[in-house]
Amino acid sequence: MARSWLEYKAPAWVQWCPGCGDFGILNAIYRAVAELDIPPERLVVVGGIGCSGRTTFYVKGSNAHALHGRAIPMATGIKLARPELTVIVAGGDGDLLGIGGGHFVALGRRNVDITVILFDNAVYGLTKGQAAPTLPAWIKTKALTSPNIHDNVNPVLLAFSAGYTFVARGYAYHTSQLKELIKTAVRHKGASFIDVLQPCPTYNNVMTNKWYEERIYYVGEDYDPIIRTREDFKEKLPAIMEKLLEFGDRIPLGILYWDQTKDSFEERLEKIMPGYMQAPPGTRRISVDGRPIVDPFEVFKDRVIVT
Ligand SMILES: Cc1ncc(C[n+]2csc(CCOP(=O)(O)OP(=O)(O)O)c2C)c(N)n1
Ligand SMILES: [Mg+2]
Repeated sequence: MARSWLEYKAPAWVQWCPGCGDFGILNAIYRAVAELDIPPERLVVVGGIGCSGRTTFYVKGSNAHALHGRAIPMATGIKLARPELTVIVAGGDGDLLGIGGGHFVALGRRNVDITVILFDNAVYGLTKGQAAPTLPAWIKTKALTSPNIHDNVNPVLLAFSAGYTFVARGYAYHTSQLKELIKTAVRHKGASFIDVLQPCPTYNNVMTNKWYEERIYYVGEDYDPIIRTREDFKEKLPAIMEKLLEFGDRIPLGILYWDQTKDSFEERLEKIMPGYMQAPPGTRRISVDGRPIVDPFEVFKDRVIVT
C-alpha cells in the first residue's frame, strides 16, 4: 500500500503568501512521492534561494538548501555519490534560469537522473517582485516602474536544447495532473524537467490565475512525445517543436518531449568505471577508526610542489 502524504509533511510552518502557487506544487510533490512509496530518508529535495527554495523545509527528506542558483550542482553531487537516492530540485525561475542558468544547461548535457521542478511565477518573489527571466516583454507587473524590455526565455525549449530527456509543463493549481507529471518524471531514468506555471498573487498582478486559465490546455491523446528510436525523433520533431514553441494565447500542458533512447550519466559512468553502480563513491569506506584508508600525501606526491 502506498504511504500517506502526511509522512512527508515536515513540522515547519509554511510561510508562503495566501493563494501562492507554491502550495499547489508542494501538495503535488507530497502526493507524488507518497504514491511512489519513496522512503523519506531516501528522498532528497534540493532547493535554491527564493520562495520556491523553501520547499526543502516543508518536505520530509534528506534535503539540502543550496546557495542561490546552485541547487543543480549540489543535487548532481548527491546523486552521483548515492545514485539509489531520489533527487528532486525545487527552484525558481530566477534561481534556475537566471543566476543558475549555466548549471541548468549542464544538467541536460549530462542527463543525470534528477527531476528539476521549476516554480515559474515570472518574478523574483522573495526579493519583492523584480522581472524574472520568464517574464514576457512589455508586461509591467506592479513592482516594475516601466514595462519589461527583456524577452523571456522559453524554459521547455531550453531544456530540450540542453539535452533533458523528459520535458513537461504543469500548472500549480492543477495538483492532480501535476502529481502525475512529477511521478512520471521521477520514474524516468535521466534528467527530467517540469516547468510549473504558478501565479504569484502578491507580485505578479498580470499573470494571474485568470490569465493562465484563459490560455492553458492539455496536449491531447493524439500528441505523441515519446522517442523510442532515432527515426522517431526525425518523424516527431516538427510536432514536438510546435508544442515547445507555443506560449502566448495558448499554452500547452502535459508531457511535451520524452526521449527514451539516451543513456543516463550514471550509465555512462558505469561504462568507463565498471562497478560504479554497485559501489558508488558515497558508499565507499574511506576510513578505519577515524584514519583515512588512502594517504592523500601518497596519492598526490607527484603533484606536490616543494618550494
Ligand atoms: C548570490 C545571490 N544573489 C542574489 C540574491 C538575492 N535573491 C534572493 S532570492 C532571489 C530571486 C528569487 O526569485 P526566484 O528564483 O524566481 O524564486 P521565487 O522567490 O520567485 O520562488 C534573489 C535575486 C541571493 N540570495 N544570492
Ligand atoms: Mg520566481
